[in-house]
Amino acid sequence: MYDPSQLVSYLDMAAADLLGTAGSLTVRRLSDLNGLFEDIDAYNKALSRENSLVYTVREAAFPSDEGDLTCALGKLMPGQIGDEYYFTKGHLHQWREAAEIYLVLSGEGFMLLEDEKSGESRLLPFQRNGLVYVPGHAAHRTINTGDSPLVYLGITPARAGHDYFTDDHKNFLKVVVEVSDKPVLMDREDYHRFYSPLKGH
Ligand code: S6P
Ligand code: ZN
Repeated sequence: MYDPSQLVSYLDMAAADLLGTAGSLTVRRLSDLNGLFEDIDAYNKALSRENSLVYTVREAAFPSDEGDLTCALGKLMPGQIGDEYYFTKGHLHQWREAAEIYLVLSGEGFMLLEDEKSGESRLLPFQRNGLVYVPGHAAHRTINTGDSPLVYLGITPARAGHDYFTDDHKNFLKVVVEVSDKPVLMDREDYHRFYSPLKGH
């Protein structure tokens, strides 16, 4: 049987961190998101000013045998590159069938889903106290459209794993951009071809 200390963790909401059974910490800065934002000029300008923190992910260190669950606490900062809001890299699970449940603890934004087979997208509200279900085979990306950090807990099978996009499928097919002070979901192609040039990008 496990020691109780291996089975309990605490949320430090002030630091958006886990205490107790805390595992690895991933820190992603602007430079780690190279090639993902559509407005390359705005990205380069922002990066030349500061390699800003975009998000952190603290994994819990719970048991990780076959059948176990794991969870991670994400903290995604508010910000924009051009019209696009700050987002996470986004991934499929290595074990494609693995689903994920998210609990949103603070902030506001969206969860962008993209089915790996059909390419269909869904934009789900991601707001405090929201429970969001990410089905298997869906690439998922968290987007912060608010002005405070978006803090959330994601729970998956321990063996889900991460599969980040490779060169032949480099990014999501949709973007979430600010239009007239509001977030709008748009085809990446449409945004690239019709919208950004009009703004002189
Ligand atoms: C893990 C879960 C989240 C993400 C986090 C960062 O399955 O979905 O904890 O890891 O939102 O996103 P990403 O795409 O950089 O791993
Ligand atoms: Zn995931």
